[in-house]
Formats: sequence, C-alpha cells, structure tokens
Amino acid sequence: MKIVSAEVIITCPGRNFVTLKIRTEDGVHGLGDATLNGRELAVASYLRDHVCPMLIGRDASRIEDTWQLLYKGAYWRRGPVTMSAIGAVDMALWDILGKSTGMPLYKLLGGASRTGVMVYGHATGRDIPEALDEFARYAEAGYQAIRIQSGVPNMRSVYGVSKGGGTYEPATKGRVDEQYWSTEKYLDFAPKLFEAVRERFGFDHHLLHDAHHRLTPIEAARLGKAVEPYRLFWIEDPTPAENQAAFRLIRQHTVTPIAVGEIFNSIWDCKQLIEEQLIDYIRATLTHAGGITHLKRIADLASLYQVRTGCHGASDLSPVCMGAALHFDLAIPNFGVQEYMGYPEEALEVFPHAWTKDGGLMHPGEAPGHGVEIDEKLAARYPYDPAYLPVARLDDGTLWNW
Ligand code: KDG
Ligand code: MG
Repeated sequence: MKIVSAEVIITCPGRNFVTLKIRTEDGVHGLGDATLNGRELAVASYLRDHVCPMLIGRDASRIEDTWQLLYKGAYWRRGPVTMSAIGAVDMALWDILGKSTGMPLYKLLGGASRTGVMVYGHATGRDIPEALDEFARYAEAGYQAIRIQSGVPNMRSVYGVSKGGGTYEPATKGRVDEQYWSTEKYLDFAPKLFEAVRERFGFDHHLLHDAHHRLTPIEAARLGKAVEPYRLFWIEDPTPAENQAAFRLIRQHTVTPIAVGEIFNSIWDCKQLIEEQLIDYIRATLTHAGGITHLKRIADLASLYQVRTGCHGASDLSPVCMGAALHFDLAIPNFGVQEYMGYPEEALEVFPHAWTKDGGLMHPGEAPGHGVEIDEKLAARYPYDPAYLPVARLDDGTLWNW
C-alpha cells in the first residue's frame, strides 16, 4: 500500500473547494477535503509544497503514524491551515483503507450506531414572515431539525441571510464585504423570531439558531435566558470561544443548550469547554479539526461528559467532507445532529457521491471508503475564483466579530 502520488485539485463549481487525491502503488486512490473558506490557497500550498513530498513512499495503511508525523513532525502545531492539511491527508487515507478492504468507512469505525443521520437545514428570511415560510418548506420536506435566521428590523445586514433572498453563501467573490451589526437591535428582536416559530409550528421540531460569535458573555446569557420558553435545541457560537472560561458565565444564567466549535481545529480548543460541561454540542468538523483520527479523539472526550457532536456542514466544506462526516455520524455513540446546508448543483455533479437523503435523514451509503469521488475533467471547467468572508462593523465603524 505504498503511496505513489499526492496531488491537490482546486475547483470552483459554485464555490471554491480544495481536494487532496492520494494514490497507492496498487492503483487505489483516496480523497480528502482541504477547503478553508477564504484561505484556500494557503492550505493548497501547505499540502503541495510541504506535505505531499513527505507522503511519497509511505505505507497508506499507517494512518495514525502519518497523523503523528504531520502533527509532531512539523514542530509548529495546530492552526487551521496545518490542521486542514492534516485533515485532508487523514480523510484520504481512511478512504483508501475502506476501498482496499471493500468496507464503507462507518464499518471501519465500528459499524452503525443508528439507522440514519439527522441533519438540520437552514431556514432564512429577510424578515419573520419570510423566515417562517422557509421554515414551513423544511418542515414539509421532512426535516426534524431546522435552523432559523432572520433579518433584523433597521439593521442593514445580518449573518446567514442573503441580501436578495434565496440561497445564502457566506463568501463574496473578489472583495471583502462590510456588514453592519447592532447587538441591541438583535437582542430585542431574536426572542420574537423564536416565539413566532413556536406559535405557528408548535414544539415538534428541533429549533436551532446561530449567533455567530457576536455577543459578549453577559449578552449571551441574557439571550439564553430570554429564549428559554421556546426550548431551543441549541444556540450556536453565542460568544467567541478563544476564552473558554467565558462560557462559565453563560452557564450560570441559562439552561438553553449551547453549541460551539466550527472554527476549532484541535482537541485543545475544546478541552475546557467539554471537561467543565460548558457546552452541550461540539461543532468541530473533519476537515478543519485534523480528520477522522483527530475528530474521533474529540468525540470520545466529549462522550465522557455527555457532550454530543453537531458537526459543521456549511456549503464551504466540500461534499468529500460531508460524505466522510456522514460515516462518522452514523458510527459514533455520541452523535447529536449534522448540519447540511446543501450544495450548488454544479458541485454535486463534480463530486459524485454515495450518500442518500430522505427528508431530514441522511445515510452515507455502502460504497467502500467514504463514497465521494471527483470528476476531474468536470472540475477543470471551474477554475479557482477568489472569494472572501465578510467582516462586521458596528454603526460607528468599529470592527466587530463576524
Ligand atoms: O466559512 C464560514 C461559514 O462556514 C460559516 O459562516 C457557516 O456559521 C456557519 C454555520 O453554522 O454553518
Ligand atoms: Mg455557525
């Protein structure tokens, strides 16, 4: 199972994706997702210039040893670029192991712990009526878990809602979009949104919401307390999580469950939050948090503290990551929910996949490995197109957390 080549494929079928393809001497190949939204080429270079040459000649089945080599061997540990690169290698090696043994990845991880993977979709609207209609669309499509985001009156833009309505894409082509934020307006408005959902749809659905790092700990505590009557499944990223101890304050004030971690890349980012039971769901994901090998360690630590997973699944994680995540979700004991934002049609064509979806329940399929491939000819028709994530400013121009 010697590795004979490792190449990076960059394509933009609707949005940019970076894919690592590793081949062995037996003609088996594996794919890993290395997409870091807005910083794609940094990971591509890290892989091409530094990691790929190290892989040639190595035994593809030595997955743990390769992980340790790339982590400890770089000397410079952690960070999103390093960990996305390691994540891509790890995913590709697990894919190779699955293909060479004829087993779907979830079986290699211990087999199915459930019959399907509950995913949540994004209901967004420019105002409450539009957001509720979107919610209705997801409910009718069979989703049990639905995230809701809405425009806030008198606020020019808000996270998660596209300006012209329709599908939301976080990155903007060619420039950094400046958005505006007012915590006061948002905090007064948010409880009304959830009240409207419960009034119209009752309590049958899991209701999720993303505060996208915008609040201070005490503001997050106020929000959590104010929305308790609407029994949210979670509030996501209420405050930036570099300071993990900050979540103690939120916890002291509210029983609204909290999800954190989509920008985490290591178990060390999660450790205090998990060990002190300051969160309920950990959102670290395969691509950005070091692949299957490392996310499994994070999930195992979380399981000791009854923290469940809720992997990030925005459209800026490629279908390769989504396919692998579905195997992971199906297998681990402490799965909570999986985000599925969906993909542009072109992206689904470039990445043929074995997964299936029935309403809000997904299954990774039985293809060996993670079951996602890349059509390289088609991928070549969509060249890289630089795009940037936005920033948020307060009304006086102060740069805020986006
Ligand atoms: O690249 C940033 C997006 O992945 C992020 O804004 C999406 O917060 C997000 C989510 O919950 O999906
Ligand atoms: Mg989020």
